[in-house]
Amino acid sequence: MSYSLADAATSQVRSFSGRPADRSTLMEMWQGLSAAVVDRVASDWDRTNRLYATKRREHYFSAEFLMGRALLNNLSNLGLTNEAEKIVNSFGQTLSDVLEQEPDAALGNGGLGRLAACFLDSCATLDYPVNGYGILYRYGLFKQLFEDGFQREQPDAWMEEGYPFIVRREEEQRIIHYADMDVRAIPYDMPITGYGTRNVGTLRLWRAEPVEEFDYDAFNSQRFTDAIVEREAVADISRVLYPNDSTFEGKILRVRQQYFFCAASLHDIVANHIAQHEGDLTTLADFNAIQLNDTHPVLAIPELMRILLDEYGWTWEAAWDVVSHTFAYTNHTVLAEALEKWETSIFDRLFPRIMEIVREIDRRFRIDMTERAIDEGTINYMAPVQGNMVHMAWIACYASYSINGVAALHTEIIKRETLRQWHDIWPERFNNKTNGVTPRRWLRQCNPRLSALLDEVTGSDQWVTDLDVLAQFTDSVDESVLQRLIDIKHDNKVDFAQWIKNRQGIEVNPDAIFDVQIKRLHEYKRQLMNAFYILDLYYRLKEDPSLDLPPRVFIFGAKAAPGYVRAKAIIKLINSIGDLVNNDPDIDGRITVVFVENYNVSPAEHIIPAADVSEQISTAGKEASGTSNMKFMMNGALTLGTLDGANVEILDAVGQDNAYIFGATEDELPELRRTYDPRWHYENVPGLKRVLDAMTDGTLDDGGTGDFHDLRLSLLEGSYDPADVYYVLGDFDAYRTARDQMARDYCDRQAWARKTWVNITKSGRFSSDRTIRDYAREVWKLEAAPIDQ
Ligand code: CJB
Repeated sequence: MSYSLADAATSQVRSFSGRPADRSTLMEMWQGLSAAVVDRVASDWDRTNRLYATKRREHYFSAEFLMGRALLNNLSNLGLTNEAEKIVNSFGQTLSDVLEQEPDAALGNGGLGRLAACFLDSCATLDYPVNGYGILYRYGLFKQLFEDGFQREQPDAWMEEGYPFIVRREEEQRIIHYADMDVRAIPYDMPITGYGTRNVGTLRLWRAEPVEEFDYDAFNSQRFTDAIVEREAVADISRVLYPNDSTFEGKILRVRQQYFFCAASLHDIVANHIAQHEGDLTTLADFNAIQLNDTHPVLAIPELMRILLDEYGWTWEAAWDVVSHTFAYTNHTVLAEALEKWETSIFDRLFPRIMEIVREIDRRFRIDMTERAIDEGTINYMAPVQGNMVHMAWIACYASYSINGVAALHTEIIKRETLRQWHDIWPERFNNKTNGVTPRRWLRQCNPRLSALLDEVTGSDQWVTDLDVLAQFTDSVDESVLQRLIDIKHDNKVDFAQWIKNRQGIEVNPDAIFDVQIKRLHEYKRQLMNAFYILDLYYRLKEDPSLDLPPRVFIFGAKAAPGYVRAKAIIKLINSIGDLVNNDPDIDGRITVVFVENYNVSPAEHIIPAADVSEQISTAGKEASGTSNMKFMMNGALTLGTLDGANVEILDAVGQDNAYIFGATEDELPELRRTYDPRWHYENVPGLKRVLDAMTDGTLDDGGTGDFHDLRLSLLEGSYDPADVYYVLGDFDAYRTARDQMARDYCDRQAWARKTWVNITKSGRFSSDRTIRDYAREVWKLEAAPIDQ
């Protein structure tokens, strides 16, 4: 490196601000420093790209990448944090203020999108030739505001002020054809640095632009508005991320988006392969694997068929042979409402040739199944085209050489139920890949105090890239380390208290138990059950103020899909409970409810290091994995959870004494549901009636919407669904018992610290490095390719 980060940053800041660096704004400092970081990695990035082009590689296709902030992550990976701090200080600013300028790149909804981001981090760190392909949404996930406790949405124009971490590659643009328009796909590349390596991976995000320069003839004629409308219709394609999580919404623009990024990415892959392998596409699957992150990118399957059939004149059999050795599919949910099914008329209208190919896949599928002596009912159920609907998951299962779930229990459920028919025929395609999270962002970077302690206890920073090493230290620490853990958690809580005070004006007590549920708002995740516990606790304290209970801070963070009425009602309910509890002088700060507004990746980085308790309380069988549970564990919070998703494996890793598990299990639920009477629980479980009645007797105010009434009714009577589908009242008693016990146990601070230490040191198998190694070895068949041998 011929010049220092200080020199690069100084000149970048000057060019962004047009004045000396010591007169720049915080935002200009962020811009300049970020540009200097990109400058710093540019040569290695180019070397990595050139090396990977020659290797067997994997392409991670995902409609969502929830990247969060980039600057600190890159500084931390490159070991430049201290240097950056000094540079910024020399201009009279602090690094933490500068970092807070950065918008979150929120190009995802929740777990699925964040998983993709953690995977890119691990692939870069482990030198795997992997790149991400997605969409450069102009508007990321909406910003959430609370107005009288109701969620309101605002657009998130996240890169309007410029974003130095992406580079436009005009020269690598592709043209995408739809029946009604042609579109330019322009790639924007984001460098993905790893920890302790010079390799730099790539996330390529496509942006839609008009093919023609502005049509001035039309502009100057009566076709003025047509010309504008056409251009806008093209730009619409990459304009906005759909804000639904785990729910399918059959919007035409959405399927356009899906085709857009699949087609552009495949053109890229095919062109690169041709350039590298003397035009021989027969080896495409030998050098390329494509992981489909859920069904959103499944149109890549018929599109690759189209390319081989129409652009290269292959036979169907030859094309199918390559296609069916290229794709691997990850399923992320068993919820029926999430299954993507598109009307054939939409496909016909947007891309008739793709529809024709899907029909041919369907025709051949039916023949194939008949030859396997599969009965007609089953064939009709499994067929890619049923009546006027195209089933994306069924196409994925038929064409993919690998199908995986995201936690052990989830994979068992898809084998047994969701995808049973496919598993019966192709059991060898099925495999489990338990999710993981990157210990760089979720420990090294967000929790510097704990990170320093781990360096000290283990004697090096090796744990950052090999989290399993921590397990050697589970039993070997003395009381002084446990005391340090207690102090660190306390200091992190003080930081959180300061942060939330600045952000929302709420005071919290850092000596309280911090009990946290952060995730999308969904009925199956049961934030409602959590809220009921708080309200019940409130009444218990009112009834008997002498109750000897440690102070508690209950923290929520959650966005509801804008059209998900019940989820929005639950947000309002939690905020109303917060108003009641936080302002009651009798309670006097013994319980505080904090609903973190606009929850996102960067708020999570402030919340997780301060947490004592991690709420993972979904109805058993419904949460495919969960990943916040893993982040909490790494940061020394204990899981309070049902036997669901990755909780099962967390329990296995830490043992019964170090997690709090309660409630009906997945295999018990069908039987329990048969005789389930939520009204009985309402009448008989102590406390429940009082809590449910508070929803409608005027104690809690829903602003006259009737939302709380509907919510209560959904539990007691049901409407279009049976009553209490998610078994909130059924599990309430067990939940309360476990949660009360947890609060009592917390009071033995040393014993609690020991439990947190077990959680931290046993979190190795929840590092996304482990997950990615498993994918690389078992699914992608990849070798690491370091640029520096
Ligand atoms: N998930 O975030 C989403 N969106 C969906 O549409 C479907 C599933 C989540 O994916 C995560 C990553 O695999 C899982 O941990 C989580 O359980 C699941 O709900």
